[in-house]
Amino acid sequence: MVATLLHILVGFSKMADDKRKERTFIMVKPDGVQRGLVGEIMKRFEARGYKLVGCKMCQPGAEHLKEHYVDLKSKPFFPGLIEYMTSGPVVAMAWEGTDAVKQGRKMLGETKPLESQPGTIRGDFCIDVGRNICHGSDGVESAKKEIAHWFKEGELMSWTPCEFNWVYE
Ligand code: D4T
Repeated sequence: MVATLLHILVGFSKMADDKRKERTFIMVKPDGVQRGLVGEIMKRFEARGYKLVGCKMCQPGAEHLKEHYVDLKSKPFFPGLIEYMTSGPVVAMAWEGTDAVKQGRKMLGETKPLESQPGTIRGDFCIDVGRNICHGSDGVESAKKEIAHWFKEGELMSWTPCEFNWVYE
């Protein structure tokens, strides 16, 4: 009986632990970098309690961006999107924590900044959809794919922030 209870408790604790390891891919786009908003965007994820596990500034070529946005390749705005995304450096990040993907999207706001609530990143800092300063994965599976597309294995860190037990109960 005690052993069964212990087994169940260990199971719950592992589930909570796994949830806390959800990762999302967040990118500050070229306009966000040019406008000096990298720190502001990172600050919001840090302050929320999410853990930075990967971060690099880079300027990949069109092929890399075409692969990233492959689902949109038939859209009329695709060529303009690739031109904009390759126009300058971006900051690619992987953030980890409970519900990171969904909460990350909420923190970014709507794709169209004019539909974004004030208090979200896009609602506070941008206007046009083609200059919406940041990207966030739209699902757990796409987050895995995007993180693998942007980071090599050794570029992702596994670490425990000292605040961990003050963020999670
Ligand atoms: P990203 O991927 O940049 O976070 O955007 P979303 O996930 O929020 O939205 P999306 O994939 O539909 O759009 C990708 C990218 O294309 C630009 N875009 C989008 C555009 O220039 N014109 C448009 O009409 C749309 C819908 C902006 C984001």
